[in-house]
Amino acid sequence: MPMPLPALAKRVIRLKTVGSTMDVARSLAELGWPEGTVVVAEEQTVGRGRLGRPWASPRGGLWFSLLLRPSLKGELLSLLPIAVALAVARALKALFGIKAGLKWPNDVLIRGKKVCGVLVESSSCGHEVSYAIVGVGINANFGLEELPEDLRGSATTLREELGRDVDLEELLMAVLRELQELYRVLKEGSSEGVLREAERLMGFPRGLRVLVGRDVLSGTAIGLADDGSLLLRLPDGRVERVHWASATVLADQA
Ligand code: BT5
Repeated sequence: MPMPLPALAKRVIRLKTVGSTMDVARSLAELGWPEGTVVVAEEQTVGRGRLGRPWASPRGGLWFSLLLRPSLKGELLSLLPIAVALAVARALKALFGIKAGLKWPNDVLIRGKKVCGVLVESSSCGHEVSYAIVGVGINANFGLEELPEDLRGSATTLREELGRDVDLEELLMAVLRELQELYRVLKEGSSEGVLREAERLMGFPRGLRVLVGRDVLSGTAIGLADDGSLLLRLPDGRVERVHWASATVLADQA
């Protein structure tokens, strides 16, 4: 019997080529489309990452955005990127037996190479978050030669890892199913287990160099704070809380 569709896949819009699924999802959000609206594209011409960085999105990948309308408190929103990355790691394990790792704050890695990136954008009205758009990009059915040359050393794809192509629809539904469960747990306010599981997959403690604004901080990542911030122990013993919104891990010294 086929698995029932996850409730987070209430309406799935399938497109061939778009600029970015984030923009389509945002337009639908502004028009009042419900939580669980998913926009999937075969290819993106201007896929984006965090802080205005480009995201390469050739045909064969799984590129989608999911609209959430949580009566979100700020803390829940700040945990979303980690929960989404965790959902992808769980789905890769469940479907393909892949043991993926996480790189704070929002990357999913296989053998240390980036197979997936997560982007969360939100719109607020006063203190209320009116909606959040979760963007997920998974390098699936294409080879490294489809990516820009400078990314080939740091990225991987499921085809490279498995030596075969995967069913993108099955992958999409598996990620949404895992995310639905994690989202439920977060909404209940019980983020503890999610944070500890993410920490395990991030392989803490490990030495990191993190760019925060214009400053570079070097230290040992020792864990995640309640809001998903990185707890970085500096050489002088102080523990710095680094919020993910403005931070990028430069180098992993583990
Ligand atoms: C991310 O940003 O990793 C978030 C990526 C989110 C992409 C999805 S696809 C569906 C939805 N629509 C969008 O337009 N975006 C979302 P960040 O942590 O800033 O990482 C970006 C960096 O990853 C770039 O600067 C490159 O170094 C690298 N990169 C770009 N494309 C890549 C790819 N396909 N695979 C691996 N690394 C990539």
